[in-house]
Amino acid sequence: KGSPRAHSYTKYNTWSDIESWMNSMATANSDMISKEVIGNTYEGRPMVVLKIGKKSGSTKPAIFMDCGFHAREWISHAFCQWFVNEAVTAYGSDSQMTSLLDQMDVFVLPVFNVDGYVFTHTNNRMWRKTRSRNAGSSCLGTDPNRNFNAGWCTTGASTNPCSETYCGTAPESEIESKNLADFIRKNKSIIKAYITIHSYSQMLLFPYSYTYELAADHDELMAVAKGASSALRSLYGTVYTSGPGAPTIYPAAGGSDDWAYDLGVKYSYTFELRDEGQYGFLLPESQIKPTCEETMLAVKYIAAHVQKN
Ligand code: ING
Ligand code: ZN
Repeated sequence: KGSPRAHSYTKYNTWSDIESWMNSMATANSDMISKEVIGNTYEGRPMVVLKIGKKSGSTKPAIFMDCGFHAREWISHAFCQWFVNEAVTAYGSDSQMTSLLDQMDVFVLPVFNVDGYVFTHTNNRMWRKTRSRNAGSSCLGTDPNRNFNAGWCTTGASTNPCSETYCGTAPESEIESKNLADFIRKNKSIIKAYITIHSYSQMLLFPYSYTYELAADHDELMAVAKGASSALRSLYGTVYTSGPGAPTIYPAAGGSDDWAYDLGVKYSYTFELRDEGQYGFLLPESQIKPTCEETMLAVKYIAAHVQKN
């Protein structure tokens, strides 16, 4: 039970370490975790989803969570690893986690933008985008959080391949975006919540970011976000701002949370983890544990709401 002895949840692990860890976790917890490759990245690395939950004869409703959309947001990758370990460890002792994983499955994609993450370890710690070639430009990569079919490239995104917010040539022009969107479309009838983990800013965002119009479920999404933020704050006093993306952080089209919401996944949230800019993307490893502990409370709060609705 648990994780391979060598794996550290309080360090920023390399892709190679995360890959071995996913294999060991699935093998060591075969009653709770199954592994699925949802496709390969541009450079040919696997996009691995871990399905966590008590195995059941019937189809269970599910929550989908991804980490590592943006390569440099390393605390995001760390959180998905923390979550998976906490889920299997707390199952059977924590009543909420036990009930959640008895009734629902949680799909976790620990690293979405694998090529970008590898590049932040080997070449440029501040890389954000994917690593795909762009026709007619020497600049590489598309912003995957501008590449979904939700007001695509209409605001807060760029048509310049050299920009950090390049939206790509079309919605899902990036293979990583297409693989994720295909998986969610395929499992649309069971996926009740979509959670995507970014950093930094300490915000809990929900649709919309591509428009200032309020989502049809605005009041409920806001109430759940506020509840989750106050659960998070209860541990170490970390203050989060809750709200729709456009007025709360900035208008930005093509995000995965807006796309999932318009597809019909009502509980669609983007986390912006610690901090508020002191360290920014370079959050010290000493903050991994407190950040993950407090974020668990928020994710569990959302999960509990989804479970009873
Ligand atoms: N922030 C997000 C970004 O992609 C966001 C904010 C959320 C935009 C949801 C669109 C939709 O810019 C970071 N830090 O990446
Ligand atoms: Zn991000």
